[in-house]
Amino acid sequence: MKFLHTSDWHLGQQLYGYDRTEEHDAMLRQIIEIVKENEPDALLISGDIYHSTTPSKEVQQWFVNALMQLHNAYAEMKIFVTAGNHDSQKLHEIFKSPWETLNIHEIGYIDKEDPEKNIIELPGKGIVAALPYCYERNLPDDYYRKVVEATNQINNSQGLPVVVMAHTSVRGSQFEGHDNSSIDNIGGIECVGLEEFGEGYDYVALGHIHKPQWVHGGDGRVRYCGSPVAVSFDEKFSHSVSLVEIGKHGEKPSVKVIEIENPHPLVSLPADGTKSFDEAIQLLKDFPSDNPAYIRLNVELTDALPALANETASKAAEGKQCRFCLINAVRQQTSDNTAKSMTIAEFQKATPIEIAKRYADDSGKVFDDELQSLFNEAVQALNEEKRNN
Ligand SMILES: [Mn+2]
Repeated sequence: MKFLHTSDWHLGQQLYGYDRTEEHDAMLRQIIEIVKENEPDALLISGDIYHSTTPSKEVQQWFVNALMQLHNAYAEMKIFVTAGNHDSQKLHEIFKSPWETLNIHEIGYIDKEDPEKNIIELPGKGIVAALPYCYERNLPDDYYRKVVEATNQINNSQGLPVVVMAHTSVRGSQFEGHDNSSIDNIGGIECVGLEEFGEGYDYVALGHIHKPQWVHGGDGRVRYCGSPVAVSFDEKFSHSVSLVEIGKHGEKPSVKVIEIENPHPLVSLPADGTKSFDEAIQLLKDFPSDNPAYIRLNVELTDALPALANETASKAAEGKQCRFCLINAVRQQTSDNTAKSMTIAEFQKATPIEIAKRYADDSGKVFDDELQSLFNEAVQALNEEKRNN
């Protein structure tokens, strides 16, 4: 079985107010070429199709046209689309039936009662369990293991490769580029251990984490393909899709990573670390005028940013093709940084509990363990409420 593994397209994302359709057009053209050249049995898009649960009509139409073009590029190819945590699950179920007549499987929900409902066989080629994102607390006990068991029952003695699509955080993954992440929660999803997938799969096609990688401990069978187009400036790695081939059940997959080029790369000035405001402005002035990159300035602050800092930066970018986005102000660490003001970037990066602790410190209150767990409970309840709406 040969398939193309991709995820996290985040269609409809505006990057600091800039429309990204041109970049997604370029991505689609490249993926269509890859499909024509390699004629894979399947194309797996493992969640986060859209950037928001309410994509505009234009963005939805873009995706419908994209699916048609991908189908026409190689009509024998089955296309699997699953919903991610950024997607509306319902939205990915509406046109399920007509899409199926075109070999396209759009899947918004997991079937909690019957794991087999999420399993689709490619006769003589392989078996795909297409699992969209499911809020951790609503996921049935032992769900992933049960699905893998069900695939093996279907497989019986056929010896077909078993592929599981999932949109989740797997413990031990590198989460560079995802803010507010820890070993237990990456990008807002609680981590699952690899052991929860049980045994008997040949490849787990993951979505959610934007950095392409093999998951540690997965024996070269569990992979995040990463986002094909950078979603944030912190994704300082190359972006790609993964072309996977598996001979038969039990055989090791072979993977070819195919880079996707973005006509508007995301560039930080300086690329690593920070510079003073004046030095960063100079880097922007020296930036090649014909490079249509998005620009972020990484500025180290000892005091406040100068007045009209953004205007100064926009002016430095005038007459150039680049798109100035923001000044990422990082405050120099001092020994006494309580009761100091935070920059907006620092505020945005901080977790709710960090802000609460800071508030307690500044106002001379004791934020003890009991208060912390109460606070965490309140945040969790709020998050749950948000998801249910
Ligand atoms: Mn994503």
